[in-house]
Amino acid sequence: TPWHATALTLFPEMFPGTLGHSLAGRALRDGKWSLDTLQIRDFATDKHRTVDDTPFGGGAGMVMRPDVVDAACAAALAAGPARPLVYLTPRGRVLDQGLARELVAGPGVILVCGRYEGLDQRVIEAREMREVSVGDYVLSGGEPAALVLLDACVRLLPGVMGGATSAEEESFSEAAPLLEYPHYTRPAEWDGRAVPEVLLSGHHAEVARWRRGMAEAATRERRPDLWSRRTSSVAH
Ligand code: 6GU
Repeated sequence: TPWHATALTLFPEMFPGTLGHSLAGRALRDGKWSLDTLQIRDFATDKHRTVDDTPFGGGAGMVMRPDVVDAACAAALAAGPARPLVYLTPRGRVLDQGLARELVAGPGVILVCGRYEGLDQRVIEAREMREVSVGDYVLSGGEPAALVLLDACVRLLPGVMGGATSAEEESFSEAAPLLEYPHYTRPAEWDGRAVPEVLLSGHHAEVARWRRGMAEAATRERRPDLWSRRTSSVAH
């Protein structure tokens, strides 16, 4: 049984979204993973199918009702294997390659996408949701974040990434990753700009050394946080 994702959302038409046009979309059509959606509104119980209400204590926005979200979670869990519930929220742990690897090692995920000001805190706790953010900026809903998480996970599934660039040999597969070196293709000169000589030389060891140096320089200059992790760990 392939890795299975269920998205709980008020906007099921947003799935698979851009994933349908990527490596992940091909893999989905090939049955290497599966995706379904549950419309959270289908679990509302009143005649107006209300999913949200005003926040206790006042303030702006609306909060998603815990009873409605809980019923949607129950339905998702009943329909498939036990899978972690992942709530996409800027309050969560920031997604990294390690978390993607961990999630892809399991049976799949149930992705809870909030709108408005988010979920009532009690259903997050009652369902022991893992709270995950995709970065330090605010999106208007969890759906684009869920698509980002799915892309990061699915490309790590066996047989999804083809060709020479296996998921294992890319930069963020290491504990202390480097940014990638810059890439070039034909033409060898474009708009008065030449491709670095060494790449045309055919000296594979020299190319490897140049790339390593460029990767280190980029990491030092652009991501001092990643660079520190590297220099404070042992031999490379
Ligand atoms: Cl996971 N959700 C929302 N709504 N905004 C975000 C986010 C998630 N991660 C960063 N910004």
